[in-house]
Amino acid sequence: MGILFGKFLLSAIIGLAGFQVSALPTPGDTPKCTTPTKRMSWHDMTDDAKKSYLAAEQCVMSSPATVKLPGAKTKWDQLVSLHQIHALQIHSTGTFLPYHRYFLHTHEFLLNECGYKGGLPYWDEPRDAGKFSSSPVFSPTLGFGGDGKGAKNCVADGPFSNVTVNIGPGFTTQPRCVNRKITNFLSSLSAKAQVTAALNYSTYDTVWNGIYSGPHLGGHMALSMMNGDSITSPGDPVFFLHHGFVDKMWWDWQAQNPSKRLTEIGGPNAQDPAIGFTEFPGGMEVESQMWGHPTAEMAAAAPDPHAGDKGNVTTLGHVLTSKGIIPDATIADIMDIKGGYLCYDYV
Ligand SMILES: *[C@@H]1O[C@H](CO)[C@@H](O)[C@H](O)[C@H]1NC(C)=O
Ligand SMILES: *[C@@H]1O[C@H](CO)[C@@H](O)[C@H](O)[C@H]1NC(C)=O
Ligand SMILES: *[C@@H]1O[C@H](CO)[C@@H](O)[C@H](O)[C@H]1NC(C)=O
Ligand SMILES: [Cu+2]
Repeated sequence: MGILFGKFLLSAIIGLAGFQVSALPTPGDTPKCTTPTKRMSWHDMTDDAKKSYLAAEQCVMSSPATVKLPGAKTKWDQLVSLHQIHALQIHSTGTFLPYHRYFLHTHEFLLNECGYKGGLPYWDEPRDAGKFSSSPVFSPTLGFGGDGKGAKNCVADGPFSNVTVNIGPGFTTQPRCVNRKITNFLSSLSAKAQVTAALNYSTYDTVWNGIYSGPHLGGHMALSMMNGDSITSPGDPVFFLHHGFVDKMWWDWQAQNPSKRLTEIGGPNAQDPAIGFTEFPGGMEVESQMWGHPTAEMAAAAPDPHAGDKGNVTTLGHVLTSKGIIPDATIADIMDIKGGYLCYDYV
């Protein structure tokens, strides 16, 4: 009796399990995005939302690293290291926009682990163009602290005044403060007219550089110091607000013609050594005088920039990796911010 009953239960469970398995999505299906999270400009967030975001950032910065990346001691260092090992693949290239979109998603995962529930903020920079230093982004109480002070331009107020970042500058690994030197006249490169001009291209192959060389570089230059370090700029948490805006520019362009632009990709998938970063003259060898060369450990950790592509041009199959912080994805996965793999919208 007991045995029979047990057998019946067992077959019922197996039957049920079989049913459930066949009801699961088959590989290749993506989940539907029904309620996208809202990404708002810092200006428009409630005080409570700002506080909970800043607290989650502090938590990421004080949490020990979980993934082995060169020099990374904290989860924050992991993000900076990830950017460092990718630096020569994801700037001045067609992978610039997709990799940074995936990078924001990786950051969001770490914030969620630290209890943050809202959408990622971005910085609607045209509102502060020409006067970055008076932006609410730099509030000492409800923002990221203000301009740097002292010989090293360390941020001296706000929640990140005592943070130690262990990665950088450039391809070095030296503990340092978050530093900034805001130049208001350079922040006029983020004006609405500059954004319109940056998006005034009809192909992906041209618009990525419009965004990259336009308001993207402008924002980095206006903040300077850590944010001006092409290799380890994510050390300053304002990086993620700035890149939220960069991602929004790409999305605004995609949304103008979704039937074409949700699948349109291109551009080189790694820097040409003869050119290096397009914004600096001289090519990689000359540029290495600014930030050194990747160490052997960094070079070994750097992914194959051609992974998923059949040559040196970026394709939808291109593999995006966070080295295990979140699973790898492809560019096809992240093209649509409401496609299922991603599920957010800019408001
Ligand atoms: C940073 O350290 C100083 C000196 O120890 C302290 O007064 C200040 O409250 C600290 N700030 C933060 C945000 O922890
Ligand atoms: C956009 O590009 C077109 C063609 O290249 C040019 O004629 C037009 O003036 C540009 N508009 C803006 C706002 O930059
Ligand atoms: C890409 O590959 C082609 C063919 O091998 C080559 O002619 C071209 O110079 C390469 N471009 C870059 C940017 O490396
Ligand atoms: Cu970058």
